Amino acid sequence: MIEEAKKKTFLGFDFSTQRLKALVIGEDYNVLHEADVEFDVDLPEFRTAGGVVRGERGEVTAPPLLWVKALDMVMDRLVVAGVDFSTVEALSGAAQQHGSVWWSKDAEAKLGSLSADDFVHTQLATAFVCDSPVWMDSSTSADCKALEEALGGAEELAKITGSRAYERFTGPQIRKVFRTKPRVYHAAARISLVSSFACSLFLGKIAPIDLSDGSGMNLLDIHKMQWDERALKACGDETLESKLGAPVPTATDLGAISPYYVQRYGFKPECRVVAFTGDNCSALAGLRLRTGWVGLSLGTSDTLVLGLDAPAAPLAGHVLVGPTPHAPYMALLCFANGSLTRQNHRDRLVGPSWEAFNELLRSTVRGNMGYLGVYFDTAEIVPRRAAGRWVVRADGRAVDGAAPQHEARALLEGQALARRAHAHHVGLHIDESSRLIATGGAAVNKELLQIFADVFNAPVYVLEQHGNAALLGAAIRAADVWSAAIGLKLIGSEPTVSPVATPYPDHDKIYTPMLARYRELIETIPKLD
Ligand code: XUL
Repeated sequence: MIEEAKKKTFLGFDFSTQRLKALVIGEDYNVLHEADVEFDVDLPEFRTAGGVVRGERGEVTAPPLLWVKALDMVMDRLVVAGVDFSTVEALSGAAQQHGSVWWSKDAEAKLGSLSADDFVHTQLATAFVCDSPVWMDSSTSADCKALEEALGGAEELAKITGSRAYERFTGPQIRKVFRTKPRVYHAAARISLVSSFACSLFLGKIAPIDLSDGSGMNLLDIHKMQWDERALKACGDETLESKLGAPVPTATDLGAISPYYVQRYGFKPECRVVAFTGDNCSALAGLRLRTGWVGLSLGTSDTLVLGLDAPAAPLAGHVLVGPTPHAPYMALLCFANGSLTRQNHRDRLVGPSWEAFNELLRSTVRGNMGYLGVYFDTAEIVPRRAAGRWVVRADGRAVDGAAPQHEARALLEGQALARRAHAHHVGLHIDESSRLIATGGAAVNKELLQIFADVFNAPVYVLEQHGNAALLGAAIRAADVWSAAIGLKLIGSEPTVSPVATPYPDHDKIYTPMLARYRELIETIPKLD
């Protein structure tokens, strides 16, 4: 009997803060299957709230065994969803950034000898020496200060690692463990990021950290693409380098899948495992961003990812090594005031209706007759500024009570101008090839997207395949790396989307002066250090 030609599929995972998601795509990159495990609901025995455990003084951790058990569950759910694992050519993953996983001395041997008769979590029960500090942890201010001082200041650290020191970054987190829990530090044979930890579960050995997620540690020299010795020394001892292992480019095929998955789930033995990376890095791949393109995730906070040709040294935001060959570097900017702030002011101005809010927007002109606003309901990260509300008229004079329609437009134009101004700081250059790809809840609001198109002077697209760009990006990276290795072009590899908003011809006349006014206004707002 002639065996029917099997379809090729690619598997992606997203180990995010609150859930583990998995997705299978075909050669056309369309989604075939999905499964998901919600930590609080499906694994209540770990007693997490929002996937984490909060301690005193800003400590936030998660038990790594929770993620392992979630993987066992999600694999079973994929089986129930009808996934034929023998068609999976390659897999990869995304994970929340910055979190660290501390492996015990015998963990790697355990990973390499998993019995297919049991779940992974029962076999790795003693593989971790402590709970994992995650990106929400803010308990390392003293360590950030010490790291910056050791390298000659915040600016110097940003020049080398792409970011000044941040509490959630892994270097300061490691330093805190080294300083306050030396026994844990010494008991750990290896330290992984959540992404490389998750990858290790599939690889059957400890996977290397990838350069893109590795850029979120304050330890990597993003120019030389290797650990910075001084930063390592400031955060640990002479064993830190070997605990971390050498980082690898994100688009790396790390080898074949562990026999555990072949025996237990029917994967083919040659299924490739491609390095896992951070969720924001993976989103860049999911949005198919090229140099000069902007990915805009409009969520509770707004996140902007940007493909760059060369690194910059921002004092606000982060520059990372790029996760795909299409963007050698990337910038990541997290704006604390995103959808929640938009929603607060919508409620205040018109009540809970976006339609009514958009009606207000339509009743004023683009440029808002000179009214310009900065609305920070919560302290802003980019730029680092105190909470407050500032609205000025065309002549620069502050106004107290502008009309609702002027406030509505001032809020959204102010946000779009901020995104553009700070993207420019980290190296965005707009030209005719530039485009914005929007995702997240607010990406359905055409009025908002039109404002972004005009302010950025670039057409706005929306990701149609899937709402979760990081998850989709994981499967796409698996497919891209696999197909590049064998020299095959897959039919889904070129995105086919059309713009939902394009800039009006007078965008420049209106928004270039407003951009200058935004920059002046932001200088008058109290800075945070
Ligand atoms: C990025 C960051 C978050 C996490 C969330 O710097 O801390 O976006 O990656 O998963």
